Amino acid sequence: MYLERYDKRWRKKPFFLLICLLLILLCSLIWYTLKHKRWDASMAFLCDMQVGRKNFTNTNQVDLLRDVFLQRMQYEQPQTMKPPRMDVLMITPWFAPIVWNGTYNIDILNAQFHQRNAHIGLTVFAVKKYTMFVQTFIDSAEQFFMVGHKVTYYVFTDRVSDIPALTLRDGRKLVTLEVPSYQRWQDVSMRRMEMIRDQSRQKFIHEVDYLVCVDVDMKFTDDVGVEILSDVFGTLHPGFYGTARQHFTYERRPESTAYIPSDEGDFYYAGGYFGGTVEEVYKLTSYCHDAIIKDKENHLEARWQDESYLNKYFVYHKPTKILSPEYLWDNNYGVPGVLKRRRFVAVPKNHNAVRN
Ligand code: 4GW
Ligand code: MN
Repeated sequence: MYLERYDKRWRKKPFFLLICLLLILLCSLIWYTLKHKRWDASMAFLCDMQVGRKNFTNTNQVDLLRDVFLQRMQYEQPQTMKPPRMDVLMITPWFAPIVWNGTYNIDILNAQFHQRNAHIGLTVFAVKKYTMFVQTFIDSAEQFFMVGHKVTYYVFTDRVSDIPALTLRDGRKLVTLEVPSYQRWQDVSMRRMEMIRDQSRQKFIHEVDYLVCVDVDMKFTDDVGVEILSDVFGTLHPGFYGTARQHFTYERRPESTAYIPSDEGDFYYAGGYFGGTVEEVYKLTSYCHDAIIKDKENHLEARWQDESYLNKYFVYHKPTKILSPEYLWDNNYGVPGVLKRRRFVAVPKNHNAVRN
């Protein structure tokens, strides 16, 4: 009797194993699709390589394309004969948009970036006394920065224990990265390029799609959303958006790697606000750091440190989007009429207190 029952159970075992195998297969399939959902571009790239190797499998790269589409939406029709802003430049001669209030529809952009499940990294440096700016910076970012999207704050600091524990909204987290503190403030500022380059390679590329790299002595005072995102973007410096190129404070010594002749350059970009895809930010920071080191070897340092090297990069690698000074303002410049919103403003600092 016992033996018979034992026998029956044995006969069911292959069937049970098969179910298990199928379940495992299903789980890996789901995991794979979720994990690779946002990497459309790299999928196409992988495919490219297959095609390059004569495509032994039967897949064609067009078979891997994913349909990203919008739902029905109701909004005001764009007017071909009526530009939304007449008072500012909305597009560069290389067809990069310049982002001003009133020129974009955030609902369309949000729908597109949600479809792509975009994850945004916000990098900030708080070295030495600048840790005092972190709380206000993060609190204001929670209120205004990329609300509704996935965000990781990367705080680079030499004083890890000074970074306050903060409660963040859903889908958002804060990562502290310990870094050395340089004695000269010029090096604190310039070495940001090297550290962003290194972390882009080691960490950011695995964790986020876009990076936004900004100064910490700032606070968000109005919305900053996915309208700023593009392959590589820079921001118009609040002090120079109306200035003629020969008066830009570019590095003017031909010996420096940051040298820009007086008859070149489109805009004066701020050192405290740039970004793009991790890949593009890697290329930008890598270029700037190499240029900084080359100058250092020749006992040179550009006039406005990292900002000068960034401006040199953008002369010959045109940004694909440019942010208006709405995105980086200092109230010391007053509030001109073109500025409909002030989204990210400098926190007044007592120079003696924070810099000594
Ligand atoms: C002069 O003594 C200093 S200290 C100039 C910059 C300093 C500094 C800058 C610092 O001690 N610690 C630090 O973390 N930083 C980072 O570099 C911080 O993220 C800051 O926002 C960024 C650029 O420096 P900054 O904001 O003082 O530059 P400005 O005045 O041009 O916005
Ligand atoms: Mn600053």
